[in-house]
Amino acid sequence: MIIRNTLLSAALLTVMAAPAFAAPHERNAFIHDYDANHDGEVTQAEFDAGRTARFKATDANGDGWLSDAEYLAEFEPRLDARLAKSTKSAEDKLSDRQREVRQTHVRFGVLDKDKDGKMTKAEYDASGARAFAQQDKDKNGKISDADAVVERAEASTKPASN
Ligand SMILES: [Ca+2]
Ligand SMILES: [Ca+2]
Ligand SMILES: [Ca+2]
Repeated sequence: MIIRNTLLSAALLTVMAAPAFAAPHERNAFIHDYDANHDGEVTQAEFDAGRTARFKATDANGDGWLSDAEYLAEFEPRLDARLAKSTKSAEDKLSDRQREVRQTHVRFGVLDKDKDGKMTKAEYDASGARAFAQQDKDKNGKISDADAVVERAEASTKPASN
């Protein structure tokens, strides 16, 4: 049990630390996923519509909430597509996959605020709102390349963290 808790804490730390390291890639993925009219910006309305559609698609059995299994099933094809493009060795890919699957379970546990094993739309939206706010560096209510410019300016005034 102690070992398991240590592993979970380590995985949790990785999840919490991830956005700071993965930001540029994450913004591109964000724009790719939610920019419905392809003008290079994600507005709040596009984001809300995209999240609602993704929640519905993830809720495979249509009971109005996401189980851990549904949440993982939505993520796995994207993970496998990404790994398929990677030039890493099969062994590294396998360990990456295991780590990301583990992190997805941990993330589910974190987002399931009341710990009832069900991720409601409200819990899902809370996480989406945090992600949007985190990406919207210039606070204009849209995600675009302008946010990347602000982020690079911020990064250059700070000592390198990695
Ligand atoms: Ca469900
Ligand atoms: Ca819940
Ligand atoms: Ca912005």
